[in-house]
Amino acid sequence: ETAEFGKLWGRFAEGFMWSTATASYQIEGAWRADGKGISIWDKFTHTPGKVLNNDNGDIACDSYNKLEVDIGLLKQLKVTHYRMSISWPRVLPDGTINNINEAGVDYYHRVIDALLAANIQPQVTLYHWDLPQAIEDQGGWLSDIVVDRFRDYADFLFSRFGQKVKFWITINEPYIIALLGYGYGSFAPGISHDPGSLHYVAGHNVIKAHAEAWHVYNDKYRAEQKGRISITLNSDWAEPRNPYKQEDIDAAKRYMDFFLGWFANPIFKGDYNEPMKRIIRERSLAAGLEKSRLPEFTPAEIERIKGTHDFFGLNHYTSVLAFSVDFGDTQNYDADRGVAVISDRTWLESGSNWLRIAPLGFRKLLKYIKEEYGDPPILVTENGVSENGPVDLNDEHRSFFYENYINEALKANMTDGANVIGYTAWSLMDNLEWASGYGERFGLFYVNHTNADRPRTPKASVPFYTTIVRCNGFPDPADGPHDCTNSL
Ligand code: GBH
Repeated sequence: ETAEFGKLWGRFAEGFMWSTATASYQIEGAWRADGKGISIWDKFTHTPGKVLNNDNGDIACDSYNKLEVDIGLLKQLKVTHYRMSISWPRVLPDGTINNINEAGVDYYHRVIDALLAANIQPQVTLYHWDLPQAIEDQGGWLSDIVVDRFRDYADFLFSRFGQKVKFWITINEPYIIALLGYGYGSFAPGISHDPGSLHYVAGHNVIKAHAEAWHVYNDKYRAEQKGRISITLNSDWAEPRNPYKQEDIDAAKRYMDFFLGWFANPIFKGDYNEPMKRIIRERSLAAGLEKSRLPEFTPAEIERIKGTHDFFGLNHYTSVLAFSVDFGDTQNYDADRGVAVISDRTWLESGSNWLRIAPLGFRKLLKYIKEEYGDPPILVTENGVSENGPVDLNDEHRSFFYENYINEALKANMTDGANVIGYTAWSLMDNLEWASGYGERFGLFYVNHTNADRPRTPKASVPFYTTIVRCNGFPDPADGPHDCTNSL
């Protein structure tokens, strides 16, 4: 099997979805334009010290005012799909349907219409982290009020855009929302707490909100609109630091259970996984708490949440080497998981310290999802790499990354039988990399954020990715002449 290492020649199935992604707060700017409400990220970035260099999304890539330019970039890439998100406070400034901002609704109609006119299908995320501040003021993801508000918001979007949008993603990365927003506090709304239980509460409400949105679509819109809807989960792939040591093998499994499994289990299998339930309960009680810090779903809730997916949305970037660590009786997520990680020194670095290039982990993760979660159709909703420091448009590391990661996805598909239905490059253009500001650049297109016009310039990876898209993978050069040969 030559493809085990080196390159597998072959194409994805016909109809494979080739996409690239952005998120509203990271690109739109226009933070106060035309009646938009404030989001938790507006507040967070305006709080000194929260974001590197105190960067913010006030203008970002100014995509709110650059619709035609951005559509041109997508055409240049020849993608069949575009993954974008809608800013909840831009359409519902106070988070409720009592107050609709029609100017914001019009903006998204213009974006979606322009995509369709270019024969690019929108894949729309309802929530990519920019919660209306008005909802945060009522407890945000810590209060179950948000579940009703999110259901209403979703219902509103399906009613207004569902004739045009056939791919919906309810929520982007519940893991990050819960853990960074309400556990570590490094992302908006910046809440941390001791003993650490709030990230589990936030995650609990995110799961419920997702399920309600899925049911609204399923009950009220699916028959007529005929789209697909699911959630996007992010996960690293974990290998044991020492593959011959049982303790490390167990640590790698625990890493997966506490990362992907935290959210995939309730949605794809029903309820939290047993290791999380047992470990968090035992550690909570041992510390003298009255009950587990992990909330429980009622049997009715378990049934309502289970099966709320039409595909498995996956964001993946990197792999880690896991080993077991005893954190004593500290009551937080890391101590519950009892795992620390390092990276392999042979994995190339990127512009983000958390991201090392490890393509094989992508294949293993896709195979793991197939085996663990019932062989779902897998839509890769993000995958990509960054650089930082001086601008260099000759981004060979990105072409290297895409060639190798996409080829591992092809192996997962052709060799392992994982049902990969689409691939999405993060990101269309350099944008606000959340708490890391504009310093970490994930774009296929470079954006000069010091120029008032925010000009976009293609990096060398643009024609490279376009060739893969146009050729639907990597057709074998031996199968006759074609112009699918990419060189680094
Ligand atoms: C995705 O998150 C997001 O969906 C997307 O918006 C984002 O731009 C992209 O990835 C690239 O990061 O700075 O050490 O505290 C992926 C998960 C969450 C991983 C934040 C890095 C910061 C780690 N990312 N995390 S650190």
